[in-house]
Amino acid sequence: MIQITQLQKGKKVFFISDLHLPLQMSSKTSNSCREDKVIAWLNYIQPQAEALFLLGDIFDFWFEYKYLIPKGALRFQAKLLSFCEEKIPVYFFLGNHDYWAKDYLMHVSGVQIFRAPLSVCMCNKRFLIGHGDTINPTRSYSLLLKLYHNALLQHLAKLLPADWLYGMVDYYCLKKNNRKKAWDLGQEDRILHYCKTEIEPSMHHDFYIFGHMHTPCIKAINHTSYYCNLGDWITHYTYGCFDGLAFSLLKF
Ligand SMILES: [Mn+2]
Repeated sequence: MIQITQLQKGKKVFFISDLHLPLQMSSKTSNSCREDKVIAWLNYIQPQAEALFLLGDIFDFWFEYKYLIPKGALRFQAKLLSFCEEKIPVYFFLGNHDYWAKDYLMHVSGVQIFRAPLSVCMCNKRFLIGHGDTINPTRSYSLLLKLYHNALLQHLAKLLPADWLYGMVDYYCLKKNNRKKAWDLGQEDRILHYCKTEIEPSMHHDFYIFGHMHTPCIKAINHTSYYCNLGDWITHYTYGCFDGLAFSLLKF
C-alpha cells in the first residue's frame, strides 16, 4: 500500500529505473563504477527523500533461489537498508530483468515489492507508476513475457545448476546491453502511446512514470497530464523528482 498525502517540509519523492547493476561482485573494480555512481546519488538524495521508487531493471539479472541470491550490488542493498532504517520507504516495481525477485530484498532491506504498474495518489496528484514492459508490448515481446512469467518454467530453471543459469544469462545480458544504443534510437515509445490513447481518455492521471525504454523524456499528453520515461544509468544517469506540485526529470 502506497500512501503519501503530504510531503514533509523540504522533502521530495525520487524515481529511478534501469540501473542494470551488473552481476559481478561488489568490489572496487571497474565493474563497480555504476554502483559507485548510484550510491553517490543515493547519498545525495537521502537527506531530502520522502520516498524512493525503483522502477525496474535495477539489477541486470536477479533470479532468486530458496537458499541463493546473486553476487554483486551488495553495497547498493546495504544503502537501501539504510533508507528503510531512516523510515524512508523504498518501493520496487520489478522489471523484466529482475522479475524473478521473491522476498529476499524485502526481508533484508525492507523494500516493498510490486509486480505490476499501480495507480497511486500522492499530494492530490494521480500517478501511474511501473516498469512499463507489460504495457502495450509487441506481439513477439508479449510471447517472451508469457515465458518470463510462466511458473513452470521458473520452477524448471531452478533445477539447473545456478552457475549454468547465471553464466548463460550473463553472456546474453552483456550482449544485449551492447546493443542498447541502437535499440534506444529506433523504437517508438509504445508505453507513451498506450497511456495517451487507452488510459488517459478513461482514467485521468497527472503523471505517467515509467522506465524500460532507456530514453529519458518528459512529454505533455494533454494540458494537465504528463508522461515521463526515466531513461537509464547505462548512458543517461537520469532520475525523476516530485516536490509535491511538479515533476522534473533531472540528470546526476
Ligand atoms: Mn532495462
